[in-house]
Amino acid sequence: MSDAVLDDTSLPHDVSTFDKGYLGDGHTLRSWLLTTDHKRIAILYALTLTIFFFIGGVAIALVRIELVPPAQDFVTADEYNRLFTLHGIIMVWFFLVPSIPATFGNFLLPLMIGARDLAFPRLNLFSWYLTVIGGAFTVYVLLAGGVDTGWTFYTPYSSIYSNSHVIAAAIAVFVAGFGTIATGINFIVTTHTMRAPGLTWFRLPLFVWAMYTVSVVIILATPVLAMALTLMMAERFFGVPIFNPQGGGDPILFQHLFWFYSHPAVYIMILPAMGVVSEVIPCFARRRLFGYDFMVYALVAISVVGFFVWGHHMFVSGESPYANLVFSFLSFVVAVPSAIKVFNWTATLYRGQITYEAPMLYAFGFVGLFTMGGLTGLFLASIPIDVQATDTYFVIAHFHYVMVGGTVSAFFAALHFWWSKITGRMYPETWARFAAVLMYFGFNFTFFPQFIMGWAGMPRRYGSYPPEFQIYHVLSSAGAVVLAAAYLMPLGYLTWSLRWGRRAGDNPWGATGLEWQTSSPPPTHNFDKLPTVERAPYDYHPEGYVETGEAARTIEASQKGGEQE
Ligand code: CU1
Repeated sequence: MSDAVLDDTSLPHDVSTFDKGYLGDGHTLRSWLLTTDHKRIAILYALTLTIFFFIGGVAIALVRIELVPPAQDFVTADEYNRLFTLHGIIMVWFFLVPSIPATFGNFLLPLMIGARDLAFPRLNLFSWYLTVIGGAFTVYVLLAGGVDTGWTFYTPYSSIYSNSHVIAAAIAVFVAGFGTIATGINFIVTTHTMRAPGLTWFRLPLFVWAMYTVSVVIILATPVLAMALTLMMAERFFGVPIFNPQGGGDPILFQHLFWFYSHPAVYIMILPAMGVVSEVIPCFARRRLFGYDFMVYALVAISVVGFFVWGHHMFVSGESPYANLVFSFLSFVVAVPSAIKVFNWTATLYRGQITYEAPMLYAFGFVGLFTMGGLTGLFLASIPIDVQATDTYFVIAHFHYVMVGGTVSAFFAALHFWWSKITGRMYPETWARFAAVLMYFGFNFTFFPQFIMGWAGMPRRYGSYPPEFQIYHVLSSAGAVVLAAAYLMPLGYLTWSLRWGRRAGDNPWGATGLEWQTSSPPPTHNFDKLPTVERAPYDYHPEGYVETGEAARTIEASQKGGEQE
């Protein structure tokens, strides 16, 4: 039997002395590398992804240095292509896609549903190894001289003409993709089969819903990416004419396959972020999440409609005007559930007792930046504007607002919100608030000028440019320095807090989720006594609130039940 389904009888009598937490003493490197504990695997993922985040960051730092003067003089054009490609591949597949699910999802999903582990703990460890093997291929590509196709691997350049390390890079993405699929399967089975008694689907925290919907998107979309890359490699390696028009192939076919994955991939990156923000905002506003049911339906709607908009990446690829119209219309439609979410987060704040701790500041940053990203997405969904803005910095700014302003802000919100649960220590609040504000300003400083220069016609992927764009590039590069400082700060103070941070109680925020009902850090088996759930999620109330009616009776009954045991 798998070690996930430990029941209470398999635990020693005095569990409190038996286990000082999953971080406990006497654990060797070997025990970490062979662990099946979802919490430790989450930590392994976090360390791995942090390394890749900084490699991807160094690559783009070199790009931003090159772009300070208009002339191309810091790296060669060829090196420039390899740098932005490396940045894209690493940030998309080795940071953003796994970021929140593989770390916080892994750590929190079992805790939030009152389970002892994921359904398949060994598969979970295997997923991490796949990510590491994929990462190793990426590092090989980096050391061997890089790849220059852009993160999109467009054919026939990738399959015929490029003389860089396309195959190794594609294998890296391919292998890491299977790690993600395995995680998705694990999350789906866990959510279906291992919820605590009383934890019905509509009592699940939004973060669990986000993990569930994102898993469905992952297992439906990622195989299509694997297929597209396999076909591309078949043409490159064996000369099978699939995409090369000279052999009778169709280069646009690759774009269809690629974006059939890569548009939903945007939601693979943003749905988990939405889940995080839905946990943080009610907690720091002391208010029940506004419109819970609509928040759930919106997640489901985004995941479904997200599969039917991929053609908006191909308005200028020679797609038929009718197809363009349909894709344009559906792209407007998919914005509706996102707008519902933004509205409901805002409505949750109404008459709340808002406090501005770091997780809340990051969540606010998310809502503001994601809204900017979403609204400029509507610009790009409209065909005449997209024709003007295709392959310009406008597009770059748009998707960085969604993925960096959105997903990365939410990643930091999660990091601060659950830091005490993961480590048992509190981070230093003043530093964290400063970093959150700095990140917000650094981000806008970096990317807002890119909207302006993109609209004025600055194309993406060029190392040299006409001098009239220099002011925007200098602003953007200066902003990137601020942003980099804001990313490095948490690395410093969080590491500091591991040793010197104040010890946090089990529930420093007074939050309602099940993960706060166990110790910080949680014991290996998560809960000394498996919880049961009797109430709706986000049961937050402002100070001085007195419970009446049925809810009060339920609490009374559950407290009596607790005393008897
Ligand atoms: Cu898209």
